[in-house]
Amino acid sequence: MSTLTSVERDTTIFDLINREKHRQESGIELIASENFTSRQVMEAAGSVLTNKYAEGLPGKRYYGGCEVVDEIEQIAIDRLKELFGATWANVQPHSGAQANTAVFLACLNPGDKIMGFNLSHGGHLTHGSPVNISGKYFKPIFYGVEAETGLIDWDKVEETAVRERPKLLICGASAYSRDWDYARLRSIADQVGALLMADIAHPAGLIAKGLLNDPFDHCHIVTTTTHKTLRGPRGGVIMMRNDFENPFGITTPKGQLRTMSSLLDSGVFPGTQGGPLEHIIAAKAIAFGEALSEGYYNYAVQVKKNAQAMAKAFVDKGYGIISGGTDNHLMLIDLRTKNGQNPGLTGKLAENTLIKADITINKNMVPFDDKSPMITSGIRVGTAAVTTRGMVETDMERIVDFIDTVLVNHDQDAKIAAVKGEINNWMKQFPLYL
Ligand code: DSN
Repeated sequence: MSTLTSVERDTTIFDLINREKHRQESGIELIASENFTSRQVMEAAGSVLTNKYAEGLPGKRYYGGCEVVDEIEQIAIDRLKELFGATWANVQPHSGAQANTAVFLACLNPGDKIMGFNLSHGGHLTHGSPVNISGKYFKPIFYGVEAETGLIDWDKVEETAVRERPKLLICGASAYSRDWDYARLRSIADQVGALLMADIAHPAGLIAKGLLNDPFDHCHIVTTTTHKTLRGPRGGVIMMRNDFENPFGITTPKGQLRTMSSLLDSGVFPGTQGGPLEHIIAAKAIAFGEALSEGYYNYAVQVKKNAQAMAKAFVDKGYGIISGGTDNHLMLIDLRTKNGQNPGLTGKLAENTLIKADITINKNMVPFDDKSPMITSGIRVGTAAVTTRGMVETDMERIVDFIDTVLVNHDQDAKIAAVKGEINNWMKQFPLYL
């Protein structure tokens, strides 16, 4: 008999998992980078595939017994390519940060210059922040938004790129609510001889369904996470629509220039990762299959409509939204616009108060913030998760009403408790996992 039969159930951990399930089901989830996966995605993520080592790629592994995981990984690759119209994909990165690091390893030498969107204006940690490997091993320079408009000025991006001549130009953000001009960015990259990488982690699902500009024709390399709007398991991927010979003169043992795809594959394994997580790759394959469906298209359309309805509801209540609105699934709210009514309201206070009412958001710096990242003047909210629960535009208005009531009454526990009660009851109308 297997020694596993005598393993005792770990009730400590399963009780905590049940508590977390209850937390997710009874509250309003507005963290822009979160979503809820389907049951089948979670089932694959918790499957026997976690037992398998499979270093290498389908058909070219360093371990025996990979016939089944080869098929699974190939399906994940094929579905992902179909979803984004890519011709090459690597589905092994354990996260978006890993995907980006693999790209850097493939395209850069230590000390090379990279140019990304400023973290404090809505960019991402892995695009050159000094506390991340991208800022420690490479030389980062940044572009940002304009103080008056909250928008990126492409002419200024060009000026900076021409002056600094980065080797890699990175576009993409974690808190920018507007679309990107990929064609313009490619012309800038070409002008300075840079490669252009798009990190579409946040809006990937909307891009896949044609609801935002398509980066693939313009960007040499595209990375994304799989768990935000894309609604898959936590993880990352790297893609290209057009493969090309690497411009760095790196050759095969036979003296041929290596393709960019082969450098990127090596950047993932053995460059920055060991064995791929085949259970997560199976879950990714399922999520990509789901995202290819018409039902997912309708979902993505609703995510965008809900974001627009939510932005309008915030503006109607006097909250300032950076750039004035949203094109995607998220928005960044500058709480200082409410300070007349609510002096001292910071992102930290808002986050800590809203959680008492079971509304989950994250504090976020706004561009040119006068407060630290641990305090902040803003909050970031997104509609991917609440849309998965089946909410529509009118529900967004109700959510903003709740948020406003809690923030206006942030020192009144009884009022906040009453809102929490209402929310917990309301959320029963949007069951997640029956
Ligand atoms: N930290 C994630 C986010 O919340 O946007 C991105 O990696």
